[in-house]
Amino acid sequence: MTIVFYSAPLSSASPVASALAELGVPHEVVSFDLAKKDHERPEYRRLNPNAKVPTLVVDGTPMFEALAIQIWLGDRFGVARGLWPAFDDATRMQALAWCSWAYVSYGGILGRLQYSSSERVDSALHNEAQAKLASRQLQELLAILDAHLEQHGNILGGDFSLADLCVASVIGYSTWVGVSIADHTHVRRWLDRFQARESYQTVMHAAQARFPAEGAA
Ligand SMILES: N[C@@H](CCC(=O)N[C@@H](CS)C(=O)NCC(=O)O)C(=O)O
Repeated sequence: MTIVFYSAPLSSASPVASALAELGVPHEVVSFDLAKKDHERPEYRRLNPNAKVPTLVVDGTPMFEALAIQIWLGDRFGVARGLWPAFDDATRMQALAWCSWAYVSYGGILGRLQYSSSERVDSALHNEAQAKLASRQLQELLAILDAHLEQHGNILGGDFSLADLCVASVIGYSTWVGVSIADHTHVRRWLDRFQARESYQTVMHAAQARFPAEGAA
């Protein structure tokens, strides 16, 4: 099997890079500097019409969206390595639920927070009331995650899994853009454990070596 991973440092591709490292799956990396706009070229758009990273090309077949790629990697390689539940394992339902929760529910509100208050967004589009509402809603979701981790330790209970990687990547990114997890002790400890893993450290060190001025996502 030939796998080509189109990536960029400190981006939506980072969780996929961590998952590939965690799984030890051999692959080739094409790393874009997004500022140079190589990802907008027609040959890349043929693989990913959105002209965004990540894209994973498996034996010539392209796949986009970080969440979908992580689930596919879990199904294809994670089950055999004990890092993802098998198709007929009941915890797979929890894995899909929590990964979707992170990317769709939490990620959707995080996007609303960023569009209504981020320095990277035109201030004419800022909306203080919307930002406050989104911040409060994120804290409510973090409290739900905290209670789950207090009871189960990890997302699926038991040992670390790719579901932890998937959810922790989104929560970690949110802390990087300013969301506080100070009130959520179990989230904090669980995120610290994830960010201490070799897979995460390797990806972050590689990114910081390329863009030393940037922080960690
Ligand atoms: N929902 C997509 C988001 C992909 C995305 O927004 N990628 C950004 C990097 S974080 C990108 O490629 N931006 C390039 C651009 O918009 O020109 C996913 O999770 O794969």
